[in-house]
Amino acid sequence: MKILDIDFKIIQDSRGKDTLEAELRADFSRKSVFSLRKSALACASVPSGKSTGTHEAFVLEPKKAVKKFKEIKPQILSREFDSQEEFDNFLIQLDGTPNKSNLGGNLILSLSLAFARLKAKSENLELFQYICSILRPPQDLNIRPCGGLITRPIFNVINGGAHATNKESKLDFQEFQVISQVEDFSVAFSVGKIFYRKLGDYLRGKFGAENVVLGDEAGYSAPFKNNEEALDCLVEVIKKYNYPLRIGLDMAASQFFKGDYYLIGNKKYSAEELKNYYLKLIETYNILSIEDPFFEESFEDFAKLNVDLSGRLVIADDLTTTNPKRLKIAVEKKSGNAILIKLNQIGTLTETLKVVKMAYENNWRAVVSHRSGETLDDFIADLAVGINAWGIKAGAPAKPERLAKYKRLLEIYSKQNNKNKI
Ligand code: 2PG
Ligand code: MG
Repeated sequence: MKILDIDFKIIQDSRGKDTLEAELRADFSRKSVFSLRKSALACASVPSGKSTGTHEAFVLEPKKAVKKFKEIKPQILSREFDSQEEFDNFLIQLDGTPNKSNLGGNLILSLSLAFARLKAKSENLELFQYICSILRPPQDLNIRPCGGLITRPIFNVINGGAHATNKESKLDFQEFQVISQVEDFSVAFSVGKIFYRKLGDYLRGKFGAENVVLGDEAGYSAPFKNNEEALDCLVEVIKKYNYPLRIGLDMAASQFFKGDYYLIGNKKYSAEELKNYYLKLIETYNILSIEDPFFEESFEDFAKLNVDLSGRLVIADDLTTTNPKRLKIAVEKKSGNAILIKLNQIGTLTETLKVVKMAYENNWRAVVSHRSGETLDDFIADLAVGINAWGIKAGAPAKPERLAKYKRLLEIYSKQNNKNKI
């Protein structure tokens, strides 16, 4: 594929911070008797995290990134790229650093994702089909990529930790999620949406409307006095209406790790004490998944929790940062059974899909995730379906940047359902 032009815009993310949007135009002309000149456009923008892992790809300040881009633009335009891998590898090589600190992971990712959209168009494929065609997952796994069960929506309905916006909130854990247990995506989404509204009513009744605001990922932020209080609220509303929902947590524990202990409320915990505390919570609240329960270098402590959890997920996020080298260590040490997949942690679609492949080959699940600072780009919806992820974290069903992802998922699944009916 020949790229004819590339343009960059600086746009604002959901926190009002500058971020990049790339626009690529490509030549789709076919050399045939009727050779029509056809060109197509595709855009992609990049999100940003707040509780970021140390090993994530480097984020270059957007204005500097645009300047840098001008230096490399002629080199991209002077070539043709036959595949995603060729394009992404070319950018990786132009950057020449291990963490993309020269061109910026954000600059590289926006180009990689816009390229994917264009290439999918050129092959007459939906984006998720294109992603699936690259992944070509092994067939004999009990995880069935590209055509298995639906990707479960994971709604982050109470925002704590670094994502809380209510100053009185005492929640150490970052995300209190509900995970749908139904098999039809539109039903799963409706359940999440109704639950979110009921929970809002419940919290406004409990704390007073003026004390309940929305956090970074559109979940509620309120003056909860501790983590258990938030969990109790979730259980209360789930039980009251008998919703088919289970609870998930993202501790983002690096945020409350203080060097040689973990601080929860005013209490200090060793890793062993913290593990026992988690086991109690898992049992009491029948928790289905638990993400980043320990500091981002604690492969062994993750492993100690990841035993006898019968069907529950221990998800690695800051621990693995969508990075093959980190995942390799985590697999060897049995630090989890699922990896969080964030495109901007590694910086290209090709590398992301290699990590997913490695996860599947080792019988790990994959959960695709947004970032706390998001744009309206819905790429992760196609990514989740394309790799047949176990779940997708796209926030609460509110605020345009979160709803954009759910809207695209609804569209994809309704197309698939209609196809199945024919
Ligand atoms: C996480 C993410 C997304 P952030 O920790 O999983 O929910 O948060 O984007 O702030 O790193
Ligand atoms: Mg996380």
